[in-house]
Amino acid sequence: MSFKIGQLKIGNDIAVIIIENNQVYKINKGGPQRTLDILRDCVGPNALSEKIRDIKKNFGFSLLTSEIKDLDKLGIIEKPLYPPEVWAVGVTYKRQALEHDKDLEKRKSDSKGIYSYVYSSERAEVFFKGFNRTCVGNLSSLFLRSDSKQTMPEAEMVLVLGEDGLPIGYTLGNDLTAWDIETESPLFLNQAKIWDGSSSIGPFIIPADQIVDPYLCMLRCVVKRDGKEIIKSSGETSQLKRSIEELCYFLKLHNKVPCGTIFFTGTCCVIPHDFALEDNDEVIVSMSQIGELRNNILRHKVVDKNYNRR
Ligand code: DO4
Ligand code: MG
Repeated sequence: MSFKIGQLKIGNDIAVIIIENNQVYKINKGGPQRTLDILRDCVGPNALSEKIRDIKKNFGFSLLTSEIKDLDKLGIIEKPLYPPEVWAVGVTYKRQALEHDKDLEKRKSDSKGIYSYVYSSERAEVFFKGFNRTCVGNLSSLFLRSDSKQTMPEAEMVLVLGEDGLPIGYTLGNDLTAWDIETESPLFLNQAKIWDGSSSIGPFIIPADQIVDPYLCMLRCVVKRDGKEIIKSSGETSQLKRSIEELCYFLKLHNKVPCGTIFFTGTCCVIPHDFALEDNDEVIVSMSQIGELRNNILRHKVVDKNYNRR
């Protein structure tokens, strides 16, 4: 049995869905109602597949549709998981390190080369990317900051971590980055990476044992403006500099992240560094094993600089 899992909002209820080939099932009454409940206590690459098989045996599944393309007619496709925490690593692909340094050199000569430094250092660059609150799902809007003129998409393979902080599943993600804020000063990284609507995950989670080789995956990133493709980029996880275990080691070092934590692994899809997302663009991140993560882009409203002392 090869399948993916996700969440569907039907009316006011959330249902866990299981996608097998083209068919979509929901878990019968009495079974878990959130993917996070299923992930709890899972350890190891087979754990999620085994848990789903147990749930099928204990509660049974009912067919929702035999055409996955009709799924959005039955409800709203939610995030495949409401993540307690979202973390990320960066500069895990040489192309991205070189492209970032080239652009930084153009913008500011005094901090040149920091990305190549991180790429070859022993310590991985781990950064916080927010919570459930700041992360959206498939077909929801991602937001640009009102104080950024250049925000770029980052298409990434994303790990879903089990109880021991190692992957039990994979999904796709878009690590939106306010590149102008990041390059102004690396100390602004939090503001360049975290705000409401700064990341997306989905559309589904695939159990870890169903990805034959996570270092042999092809990711694609397309940006459409007025319906036309204006950016098309792709990259392979074979170019990932570090092992997944190494990335998880640096995340977990004196930092016990909860089960269900989402972990972005860095982008392998380089985007021209003079590109900026605009309102109403659409970004599509895809990988054949998982599907397509589609998000339209909106911009947060300007907030008055009303910070006089009270
Ligand atoms: O410091 C920059 C983070 C880089 C990043 O997010 C990536 O390489 O994907
Ligand atoms: Mg990234």
